[in-house]
Amino acid sequence: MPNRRDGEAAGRGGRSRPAAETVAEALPGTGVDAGPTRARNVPTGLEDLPWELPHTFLGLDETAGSFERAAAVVLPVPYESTTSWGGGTRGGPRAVLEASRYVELFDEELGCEPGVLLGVHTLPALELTRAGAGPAMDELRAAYARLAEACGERFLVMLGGEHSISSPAILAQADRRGRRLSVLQMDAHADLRPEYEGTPASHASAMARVLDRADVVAVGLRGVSQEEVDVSRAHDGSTLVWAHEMQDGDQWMDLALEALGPEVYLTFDVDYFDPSLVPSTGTPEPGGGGWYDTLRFLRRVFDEREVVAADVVELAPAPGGHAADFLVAKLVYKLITYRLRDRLQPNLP
Ligand SMILES: [Mn+2]
Repeated sequence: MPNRRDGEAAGRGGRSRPAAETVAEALPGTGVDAGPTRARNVPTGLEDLPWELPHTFLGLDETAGSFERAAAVVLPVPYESTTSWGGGTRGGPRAVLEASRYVELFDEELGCEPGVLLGVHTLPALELTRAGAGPAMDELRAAYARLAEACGERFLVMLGGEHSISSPAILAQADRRGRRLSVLQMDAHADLRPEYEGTPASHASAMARVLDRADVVAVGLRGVSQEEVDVSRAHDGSTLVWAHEMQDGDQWMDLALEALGPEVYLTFDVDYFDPSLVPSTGTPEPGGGGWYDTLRFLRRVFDEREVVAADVVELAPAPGGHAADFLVAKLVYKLITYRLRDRLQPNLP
């Protein structure tokens, strides 16, 4: 495991390195305001003590991760109430943040450290009401709308938590834009049940609740009910891309992209991945996506469409499952870099 302090000692810039120097050096003339140079929120004169990395996304400090300069914002929503089988998604956001502190800042596709250059701000977790799934979803929709407004042009990535949190976010984004959005849903499941176990606010109904306001392109499907197929057939705006169709060539990528409109909300249920990669999820299904084919597809989506916001949900961290936590942390970093890579152009070779 890399030790950041070794990097710092060698003068190569660990992640506690003040962002001001880095940004000024790497992005001259881009108008990026790196903010104050104080590295850590500790008593003056004690900044050089061997403090641990902050428990934020990528372990970025108050400078590199300040809201003012950040191009991306991470919102933890550790909500869980309707999980159908294995639970534990409540611990997802924390596990992703912890694992992200060990993700290398250097991105080999971009040849730089986008996290430091762009700035990623980590919000405190939202703690939703326990008065029931309906009230919690209403509360999230209202909170998300205000957050999205406050974020402005910043790329907002929500970390779950169970999949039900996606629909309030999608509806808030549709409200905000005043027009029909496309949703790209990476998932083993369609989540198109009109209701599940007595509640329309269930994770199993997450996409059914947005079909009136958004077209939904679901990719990676392999655990779907007859009822959901019927719902999909009844809606022009529903596209299903089955996992077995993704095994031969990349034609599925063209199909999915063609079905997506210009503005896309990305919701990524980590059970999309094959359970050999991410076993730590509530409802694992064999035969899911791999790492590089998924990144290749996502990169095209971000290049060819405007991704307005994203969420990554349904990680249920398990003992010994830190490889899955790490994969999800790295996925979140990739989403941020793909979304904002244009802003790094002056820095690219
Ligand atoms: Mn799922």
